[in-house]
Amino acid sequence: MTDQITPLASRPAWKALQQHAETLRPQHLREIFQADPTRGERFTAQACGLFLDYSKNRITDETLRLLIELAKESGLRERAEAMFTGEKINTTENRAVLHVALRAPRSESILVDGEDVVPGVHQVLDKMAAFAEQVRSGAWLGYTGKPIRNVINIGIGGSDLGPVMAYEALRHYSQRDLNFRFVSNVDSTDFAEAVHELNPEETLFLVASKTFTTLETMTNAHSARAWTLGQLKQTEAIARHFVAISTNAEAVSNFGIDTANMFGFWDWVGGRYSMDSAIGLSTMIAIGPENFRAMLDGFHAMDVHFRTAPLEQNLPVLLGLLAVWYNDFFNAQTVAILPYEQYLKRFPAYLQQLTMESNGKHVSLNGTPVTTDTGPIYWGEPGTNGQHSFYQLIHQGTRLIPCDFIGFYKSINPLGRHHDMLMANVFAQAEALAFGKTAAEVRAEGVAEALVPHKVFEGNRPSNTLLAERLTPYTLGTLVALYEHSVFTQGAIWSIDSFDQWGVELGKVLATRILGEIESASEPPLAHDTSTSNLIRLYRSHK
Ligand code: G6Q
Repeated sequence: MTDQITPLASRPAWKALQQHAETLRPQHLREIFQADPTRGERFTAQACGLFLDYSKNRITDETLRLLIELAKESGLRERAEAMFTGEKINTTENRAVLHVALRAPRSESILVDGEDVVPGVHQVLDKMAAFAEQVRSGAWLGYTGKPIRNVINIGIGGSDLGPVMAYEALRHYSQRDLNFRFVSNVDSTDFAEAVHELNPEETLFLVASKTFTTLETMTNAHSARAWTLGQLKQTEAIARHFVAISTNAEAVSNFGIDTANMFGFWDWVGGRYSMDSAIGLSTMIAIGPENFRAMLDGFHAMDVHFRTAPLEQNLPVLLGLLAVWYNDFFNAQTVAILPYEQYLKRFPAYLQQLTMESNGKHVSLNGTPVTTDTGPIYWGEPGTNGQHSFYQLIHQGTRLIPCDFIGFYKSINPLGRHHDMLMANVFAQAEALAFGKTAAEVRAEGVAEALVPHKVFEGNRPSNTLLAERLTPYTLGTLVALYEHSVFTQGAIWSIDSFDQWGVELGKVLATRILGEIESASEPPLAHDTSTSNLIRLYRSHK
């Protein structure tokens, strides 16, 4: 598959898009809207309970046609089929990419190396459900016979960001007499604060690590072990207070966790694509197995949509193509994710890993340098807070920042006029960004001439608006899968491997070496550059 890549610049649609972008760049969204009175209704799509308005983008029917053409020329469909059917599309790690199997119904079968992986997925889900019910009901007792009141997930990266995001997003559905905390950073403050004022007798640690070798997670897990044994003394207590989520049974057992209390997953689940695997155990304990299954149903509905809906109406494909459009033809370097839903406060952070670890790549699948920019920077904050902070730059700064607004028709916590105000802000921001305010309009308000330039809003700043009924476990599943497949779409256009992450390796190796130098009893010979060596010496002299 990698041998057949046509370089982007040689794809006819790419060339056509380059020319087309020249004609479109000078056009303002005001004109584009004036020229097409039906645009606001036409440039919309819906699926799985999500409504997407993408009309406020700097595109025309022709842009869309060419972008879809590009998707076809890039083999998007074929590549998606290869993913869904278990081909090893993560070529640099020789792995299948099957997060879609994590939410496949029992009746489906997906083969990897001739073996159907779906029964195994459901076996683990059933085991998680049984365990989650025990913890939730108070039947799972700590070593001294007390029920569990605190659940602490120890993990980092993909073994943390998804669980934290999902817990925060679905907190409304969570069992409120259980406390959930998440420890990820090797900074001891993270652990110290997580266990602050907790009683080890009532605390359960979920050690979430695919490899069970990750420095941060293992360090925190050992500190958690020591904290627990500090009070409970007996090593047999570990079995009641620690469970593992991992693919590495041997390391789990070496740590002292009974492998009967281990929840497995597989090498075809990438860390940042794993929140719906056993890595989501904290989510399941929080919201219960039924809600967790509803979340999986949401994921699956979006998988089916992505796989089968025509490209023109395909939500993830549209979002992905628009990201490519601005990234490569408008030199936009970032995408802002702006959820107008407080429960989604960790969603931008979650998406940062999903998008940037996946598509921050400098070579294409066959190892040749990419010829265009790849993965944009994703960032954001929940509305309306961002409006009182960084929106200034989006409205009047010199950079083009495409925005994704996410809102809901109904609030989970209705209170007076709050929700109407919140949603009025979503629509107002998208409107202001697109259409702005001209100098003539500012003058007409009687503004002093000297201030006019300062009060002009150029507009022509693109955004998508995503709306759904209410944030539920199902909706969250659809939203996450939407972005997963948008990332996939972008990666397919750029012909990169969206599923490896070699870029995180170098720092890890250097840190191991430097740790030895920092901890060495005698002055170590330092063969780094002069800056690094000097910093290490300085730290050694102060620590
Ligand atoms: C995600 C990455 C990375 C990974 C963490 C944790 O796609 O692979 O963020 O999730 O490094 O790894 P472990 O789960 O193996 O501890």
